[in-house]
Amino acid sequence: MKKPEKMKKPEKTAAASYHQHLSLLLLFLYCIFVAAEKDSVGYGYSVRSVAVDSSLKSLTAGLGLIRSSSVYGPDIQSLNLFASFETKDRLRVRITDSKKQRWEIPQEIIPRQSYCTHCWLPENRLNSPVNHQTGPGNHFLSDPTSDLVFTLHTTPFGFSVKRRSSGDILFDTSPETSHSDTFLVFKDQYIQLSSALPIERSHLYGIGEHTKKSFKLTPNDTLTLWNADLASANVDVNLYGSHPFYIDVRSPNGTTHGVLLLNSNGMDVVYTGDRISYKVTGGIIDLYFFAGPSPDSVIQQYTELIGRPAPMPYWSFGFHQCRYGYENVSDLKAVVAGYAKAGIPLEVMWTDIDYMDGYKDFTLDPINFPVNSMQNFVNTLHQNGQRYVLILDPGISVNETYGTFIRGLKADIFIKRDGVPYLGEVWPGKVYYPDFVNPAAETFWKGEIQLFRDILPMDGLWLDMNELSNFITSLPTPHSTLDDPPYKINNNGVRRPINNKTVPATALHYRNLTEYNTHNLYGLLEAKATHAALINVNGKRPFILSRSTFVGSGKYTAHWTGDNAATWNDLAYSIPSILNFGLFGIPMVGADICGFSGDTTEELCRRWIQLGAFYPFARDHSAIGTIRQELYFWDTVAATARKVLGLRYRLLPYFYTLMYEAHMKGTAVARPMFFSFPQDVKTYRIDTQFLIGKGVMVSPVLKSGAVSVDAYFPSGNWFDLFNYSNSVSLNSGKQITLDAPPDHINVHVREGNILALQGEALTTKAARKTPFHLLVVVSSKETSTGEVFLDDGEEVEMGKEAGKWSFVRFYSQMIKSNVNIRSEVLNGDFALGQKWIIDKVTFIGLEKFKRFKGYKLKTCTGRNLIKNSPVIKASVNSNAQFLTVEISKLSLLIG
Ligand code: MIG
Repeated sequence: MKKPEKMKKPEKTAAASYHQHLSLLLLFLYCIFVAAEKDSVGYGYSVRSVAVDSSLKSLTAGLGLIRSSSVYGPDIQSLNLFASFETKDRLRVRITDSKKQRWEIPQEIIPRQSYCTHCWLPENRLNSPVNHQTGPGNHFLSDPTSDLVFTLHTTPFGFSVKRRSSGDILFDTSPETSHSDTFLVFKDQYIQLSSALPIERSHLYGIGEHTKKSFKLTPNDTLTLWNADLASANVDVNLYGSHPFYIDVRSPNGTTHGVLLLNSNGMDVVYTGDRISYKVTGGIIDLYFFAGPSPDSVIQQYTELIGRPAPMPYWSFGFHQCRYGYENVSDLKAVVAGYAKAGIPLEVMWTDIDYMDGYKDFTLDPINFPVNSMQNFVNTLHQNGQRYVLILDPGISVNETYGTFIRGLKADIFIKRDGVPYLGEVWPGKVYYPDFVNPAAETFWKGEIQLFRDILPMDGLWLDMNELSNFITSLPTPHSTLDDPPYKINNNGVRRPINNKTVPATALHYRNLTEYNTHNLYGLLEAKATHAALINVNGKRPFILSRSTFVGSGKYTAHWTGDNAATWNDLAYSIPSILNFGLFGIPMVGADICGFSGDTTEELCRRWIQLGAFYPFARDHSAIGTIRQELYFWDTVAATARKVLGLRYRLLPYFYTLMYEAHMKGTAVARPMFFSFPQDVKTYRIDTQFLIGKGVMVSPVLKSGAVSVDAYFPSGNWFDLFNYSNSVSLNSGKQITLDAPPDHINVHVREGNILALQGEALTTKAARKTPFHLLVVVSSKETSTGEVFLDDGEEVEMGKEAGKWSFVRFYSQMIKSNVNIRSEVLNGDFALGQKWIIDKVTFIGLEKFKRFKGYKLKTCTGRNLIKNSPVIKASVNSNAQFLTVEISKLSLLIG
């Protein structure tokens, strides 16, 4: 309200108008007051004290509740905020009860680097020699080395995060007085925090796991996070995993930051375009801001905190075949033989729950999958350089004659409710669930895996149903606010009770942790235990595929997108799903090729293997009762499979090197287009195409009947990897229509890249014995680069122990009419020991000169294995814009 003396009008008029205004205003306030009383979930907080400790790069503030509200339980009166620069690229903002320790994800479950252990007690901070500041106004926390600036607004409380270099406000929780949803609310079981976003310039990606029609988040969407066994064929509902992380790409220049809310409780994330609001059912506010500024660097910074992706064994990049409903060992053998006969690569054969005896983990069906035949089957696979992976479900059958059950009971490792193991129901009937929070459960699990591996030497494990999935919904404990919390998240898209078909929230884990708080962590914990077990019993790099995931799961496991359906929509939606897991630090991801539920068709399966051949994880999988969809089932699918998997296998060193990069830096294998072209705003909406690494672009057909594809090409020269003389050359990005006949998928490589390829083969083992071929995509604008990481492919550690790996980087430049290529080798000994050679170098993208006479080899130095004279062949395709020059019969040692 303005004071009357400040008005410029004469006294008398002013007084009159003041009274008039005042009564109107009172009426107005009264209306708001009534409305607010009815609807408001909170009135926010104000800042009571602030302390900035510049040497520790941190700020502590005490917040006091402005006024209580009645919805969702009592408000917490005083809060503590702690903001700190944990690294120059990472700002943490933590808000919690100042008096009482609340649930938060323990360090043992997700180890965080430079975690502040005492910061929940404001006293600790206030006792240290700090520069006290109180009173109204803003308080800043900035670190000269960081591009992020934190600002605290005092009355009402709010904070913002700004990018120093551009002044861009990245996150701003200052409440809008007219909008109760924008206030900070902090209750025992309801926390609300909301940030404004510049709607025109902010492009959000992430917050999973959901099947979405588009990769870029669309406004007016509620994204619920509560792990649930719901088929991924359902769009827009909470699925198997929870990842409260997003990246925000700001147009026009593509500057990107990331935001993580590290919280395991069920939540709704409401995105309206102009705001993002978190409505969380417990825990604390623990926000991390990652400065970027490139999309790629955000993921590097994110995985630096949550853990880098686990290295995957080389063989896991081969093609996998699975089905729910394989009938017996002969069925399995016939599938393996079918692939061999059709000449289609098959690396890994899988068995689903069919192999078990009564669906009990660690048992074999004595009739259809008897021990001896299964052993023979797996041994034969191994002799042929192939692998075997099997499924495990967490539920342990309650059965007094079942060894695993007896040992589990004895070790006392099951989740409990009301003092006894909680009784759920899954495939085997009644089950108890191991409590992976309990270290003893890890020991138990390891023991069971060990015992079973002694019988059947599996190469990897597939973890299903770990949301946790339960076929029954137990009755809630009467009056329990855990089983029936005041705020209902949008579970299953219809605000279904959180206990629906899972372990009830009142169930207890080790140290009395509640299922309510730890529910979303189950898949992570199971993967962690399984990872440790496999290293222990196998001594090799583990391969684990988990359906349920959480922040940090990438450290242990690969992921598939669950139960999609054999439809064209599901084919298309697989791209956003896969790209999301790249953001979440789980780069080894794929969708069930040809579709899981429902009958696929020849055409759909053909298009699906064309796309699936370029998923980081490539597995054909189908549901019981559907028609068979092994790739040899139809001739046209088989033919296209040979072609596209042929290219995948040639690209294996590229995929594997991307895995190495992912493990070292966190970067994704399959990436959105804007990762390489953040300044091209047209790439922000693209989710029908994607990149592998920085320079290979996949543009699949996603529609029935289509024989062409509309694809967006960012500027530059692009070359078809199946036929180098098909090229697209652009000064600026453009939508192009490409031919896509039934047997073809468009895969292009951009200028500036060097790909180290190997030969096609039916197994990765055989492919690794073929010589290398360097494909150099020459550029007149930039140095072309490429790299290759080489190790034995299944060493537990990747790239750690000297002598066990080599890394080679290639550079190529075009200077006038000369083209050169050179390599830099790190730890060459390993590759030299393997005698890997480069037998061919192909330069593509050379400009055609008017009086072109050919190229000649000027010098070639390096260690030649055999003295051959290299053969140079220049081919000029008359209708092509570029030349291709091939040097063959080389035998240069790559090391
Ligand atoms: O209740 O094991 O997502 O891949 O084939 C279904 C049978 C259990 C769900 C998995 C699917 C698997 C199926 N499983």
